[in-house]
Amino acid sequence: MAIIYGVPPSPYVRKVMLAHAFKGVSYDLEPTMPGSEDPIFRAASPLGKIPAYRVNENSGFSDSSVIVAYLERTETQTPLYPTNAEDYGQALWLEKYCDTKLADVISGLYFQLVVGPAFFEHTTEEERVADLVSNLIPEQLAYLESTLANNTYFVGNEFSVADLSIGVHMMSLKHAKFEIDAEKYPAVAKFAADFCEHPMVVTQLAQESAMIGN
Ligand SMILES: N[C@@H](CCC(=O)N[C@@H](CS)C(=O)NCC(=O)O)C(=O)O
Repeated sequence: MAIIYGVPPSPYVRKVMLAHAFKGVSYDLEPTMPGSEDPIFRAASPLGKIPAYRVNENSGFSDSSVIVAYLERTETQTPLYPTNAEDYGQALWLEKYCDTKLADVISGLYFQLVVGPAFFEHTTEEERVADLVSNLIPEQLAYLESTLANNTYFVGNEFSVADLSIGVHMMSLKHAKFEIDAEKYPAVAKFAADFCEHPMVVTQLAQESAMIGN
């Protein structure tokens, strides 16, 4: 059975765990913090980032996007990537956006309010929080709102890796008790609420909350 190295409250680890749950694939979780010097982990994750993944004695690699792409090849029954080329490109773009700009702002807030204090003895920087809450996150919510428009899902109106990638950040906002303004961003607010109420996500959130202590 494959091994996921990481801890569930990491947005990238939760993304990989949920991809497995979505596809009905079992895995073992090896609790691992970023920067761990464990040699088996470092062989799969030379940069020390989580998640890392080991599929057998000879093969291990890291990065949530890589792991989910691998899983798509090994478990084809429940696809996470659109087959249409344009939709495929758009889904990959949104996954990349989630790993870059959206992560900068949402993981920024999540670190300040939740993960930093819980795991890294971090003292919350109130000015940074105010900027994230009032300016930086709303700018990205506006982009997501215009992208989702009147649809339920972000690409081709079918659940894909784009929704998974965005959804895991919505989970961080929930942990951080950030309320999405449903008047300004009605589609995103509904998407986030529906995602976080999915039974697989409810289970994941409960597991994380037990670790975070919220
Ligand atoms: N692009 C990577 C990002 C992984 C990542 O940044 N993980 C964080 C934890 S949430 C980490 O390991 N940070 C430690 C570091 O950057 O050195 C992915 O999608 O897996």
